[in-house]
Amino acid sequence: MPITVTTGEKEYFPGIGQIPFEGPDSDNPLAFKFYDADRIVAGKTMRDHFRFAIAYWHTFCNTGDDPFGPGTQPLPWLEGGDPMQIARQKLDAAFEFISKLGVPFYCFHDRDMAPEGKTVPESEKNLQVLVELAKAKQKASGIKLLWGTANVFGNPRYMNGAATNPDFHVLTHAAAQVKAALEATVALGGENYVFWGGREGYFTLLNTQMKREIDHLAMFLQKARDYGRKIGFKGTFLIEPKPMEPTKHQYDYDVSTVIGFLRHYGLDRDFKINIENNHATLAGHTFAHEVQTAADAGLFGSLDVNQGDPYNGWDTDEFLHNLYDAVELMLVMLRVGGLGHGGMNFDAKTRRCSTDLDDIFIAHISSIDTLARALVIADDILQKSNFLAKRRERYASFDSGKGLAFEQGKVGLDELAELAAEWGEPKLISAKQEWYESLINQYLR
Ligand code: XLS
Ligand code: NI
Ligand code: NI
Repeated sequence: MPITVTTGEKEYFPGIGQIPFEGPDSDNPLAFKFYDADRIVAGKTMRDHFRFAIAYWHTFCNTGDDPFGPGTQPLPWLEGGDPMQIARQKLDAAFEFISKLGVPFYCFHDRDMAPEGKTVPESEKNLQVLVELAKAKQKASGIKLLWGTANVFGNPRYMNGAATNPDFHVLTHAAAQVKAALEATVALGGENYVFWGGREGYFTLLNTQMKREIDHLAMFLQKARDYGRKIGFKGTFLIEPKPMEPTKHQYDYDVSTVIGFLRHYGLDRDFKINIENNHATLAGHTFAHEVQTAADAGLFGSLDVNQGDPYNGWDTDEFLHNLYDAVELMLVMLRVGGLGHGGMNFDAKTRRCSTDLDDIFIAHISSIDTLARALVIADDILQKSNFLAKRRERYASFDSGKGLAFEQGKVGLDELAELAAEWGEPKLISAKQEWYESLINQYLR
C-alpha cells in the first residue's frame, strides 16, 4: 500500500518531500538508487521482500550521547518543557519522517513513545494517550506497526534484571510495563511483540542463582504470552538474542541458545526469534549464520538490520552498508522463504558526528539501497550461476546407496565401520571456499 506523507502542525524536515526512486545513475543523496518499492524480484515486490521498519528509539529519541559526553544532534521535536508535549512532537516527527521515506512499518518501546509517569497508572495513562494519537497517524499515513516492546532495562530499578531480578517486587514492575506495552501493540495492530532481555543476565556467579533466574524468565514469558492471547494478540512473540552488553553473561546469548530455551520451556509455538546483525557478530557469528540457524529450527521471526564496527567488539548499531555481508544475508533470506510476518527494522543510529537532520534520511536511504542491491545480486547468483548445483553436489554421496540408507537410519555403526574397511581411504574433496567467495564478487555489479 502506498504511504501518504503525514506532517503535524510543524514540518520538521522542510525541503524534503517523499523520497523518490531515481535509479543507479542518480547522484541525489535524497533519492533511492536501487530500492524501487514496486519492482518485482524473485516473484515479490521489493516492498514485500523487506518490510522495512524504522526504530523509534534511535531515530527520534537518540541525540548521540556516549559515555564521554552528551548528545550532539539537535532534534527540534525534543525541544520544550512538558514531556507529554515533547512526546506528541516526537510522534509528529516520526510519522513525517517515516512517510517521507515511504517505509511501511515502525517499531517502538513504551518509553520511546510516552514518558514514564510517577506511578504505574500514570505511566499507563501516558502511553494510552500517545497510542490513540499514533492510531490516527497510522490511519492517515498507511504506516503500520511491525512490533512493540517494553523498555525494562533503562530505569535504575532494573539494574539487576527485570524478569530475572532476584527481587520479586522489581519483576512486578516489569510485568506492569509488558502488560501495558502488549495492550498498546494490540491497539495499534502490531504484527509482532519483542522481548530483548536487556538486563536479563548476570555479572558474577558468586551472587547468582542462574537456574532460578532463567526459570523466572520462562515463567514471565509464559504469563506474558497468556495475557497477550487473552487480549487478542494474534501475532508472533519474538526474543532478540544478544551475547553481552549490558550484562557480562546475557541469558539470550545467540540464536542457538534461544532455540534451546524456547524448546525446553515449551514456548516454541508462540515465540520466534528477532535477529540483529550487530548482536550476531558480537557472538562471533555472521548475520547469515544466525538467520539460517533460526530458519532451520522453524523459529525465524524478524530482523534488526544494522552492523557493528569490524574493528571493535561492541554494539555500535551502525547503519548496514556492507554490500558483501548484505548479499550473504539475502542469499539465505531468498532460500529460507523470506520474512513472513517479520520485517527489517533499522536498529541503527547515525554517528555522533553526523549532526545534520538530513543525515538521518541519508543513513536510512543508504541501508535500504544496500539491501535492495544485495537482493538483486543474490537473486542473480541463485538464478544465473551454478551456486546451488555446486552446493548440492557436495552432498551427493548421501543422495543414493549407503549414504541415503544412513540418512534414513538404516545403517548401524558396525556396518559403517565395515564400509570404511572395504572402501579404504577416501580421496580429498575440495570445499572450494574461494570459488564461492569469488562468485559473490563476480556478481557484485
Ligand atoms: C539493544 C537491542 C534493542 C532491541 C529492542 O541492543 O537491539 O534495541 O532491539 O529492545
Ligand atoms: Ni535490536
Ligand atoms: Ni542492539
